[in-house]
Amino acid sequence: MARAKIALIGAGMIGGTLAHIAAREELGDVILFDIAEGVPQGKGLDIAEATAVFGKDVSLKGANAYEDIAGADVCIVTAGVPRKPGMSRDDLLGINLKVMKAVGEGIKAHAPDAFVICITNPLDAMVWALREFSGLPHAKVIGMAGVLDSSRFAYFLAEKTGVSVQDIHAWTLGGHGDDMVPMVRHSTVGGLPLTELVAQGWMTQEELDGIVKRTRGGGGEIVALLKTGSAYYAPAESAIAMATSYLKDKKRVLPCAAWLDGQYGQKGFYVGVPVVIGAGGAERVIEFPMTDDEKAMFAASVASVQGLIDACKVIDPSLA
Ligand code: A3D
Repeated sequence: MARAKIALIGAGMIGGTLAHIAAREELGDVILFDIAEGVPQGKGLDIAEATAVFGKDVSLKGANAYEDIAGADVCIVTAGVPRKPGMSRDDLLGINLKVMKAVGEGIKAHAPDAFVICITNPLDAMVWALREFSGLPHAKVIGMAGVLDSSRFAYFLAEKTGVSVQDIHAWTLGGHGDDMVPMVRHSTVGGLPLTELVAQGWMTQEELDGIVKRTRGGGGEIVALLKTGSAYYAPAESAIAMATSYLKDKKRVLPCAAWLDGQYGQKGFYVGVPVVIGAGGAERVIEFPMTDDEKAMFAASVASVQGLIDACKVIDPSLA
């Protein structure tokens, strides 16, 4: 069977990291696409020259023309600009919306059968716009944010409890903004819900509230430290988990920005929810029962996402 073809649209910090992980995991042949000339070619060659060291048979090539993504099985989109200290993700909307138009049209023309994972911020609005511009089925276009936010949540919980990250299942739903919804009742450490951990004295309610707050601000914490851009190792790992579930039909349940068609009482846009990812793409949205408080937090997060989509429609009336 031919190797899978993975097109990375955007060969910056996340794109380069994605290429490295995809090669080391031998997930498939990699095309690094970017508007910057030389950068995707240089990163591709650099990683290709390492394949003999880590012993994986994949090819890596750089490209500046969309023709080179033809026939891609997976496209992972990071094209655009990241935030700098003092910026919110929403500040990126105007510039990255134009990038999504070019990328969506490129995918539509050259890789219409691909499973597309969007990472570009502001995520929930950009994945919506990318789907609109590409015209691909909703199940084949998805956004990466929840895997990252939940991984941050799990890491902070592991640090606090001293339990292996492998035995922690953390869930963060809603939009990828500071009003995201870490699901305290549904997240578990060794099978125990976080509410039960507090009752058993593993941590105080204040400590748990602090972890939730740090999770919500996790992206900003890295931006403030790096000063020149945003996180890239954990975002790349998160998208690779999603691509792997698709390519290997693993049917993992991962929190992703998925198209809602009535689930959670919402319709017609993308927001973070647990999704079964398999060969069919986003195969099924899993609905967590929510308390009134959780519903209110989810609704506030959804309202932020809808505000961004409305802003996209004003900037580009073809989306209205
Ligand atoms: P960066 O290292 O700047 O890479 C972006 C790349 O996109 C650069 O190499 C640009 O040349 C390229 N580019 C710009 N315009 C185009 C275009 N029209 N076509 C093709 N390529 C283009 O950024 P990064 O890799 O650190 O981040 C990429 C995006 O991911 C940003 O929007 C970040 O905000 C976002 N991000 C999202 C998350 C989520 O969890 C959703 C996390 C971290 C970063």
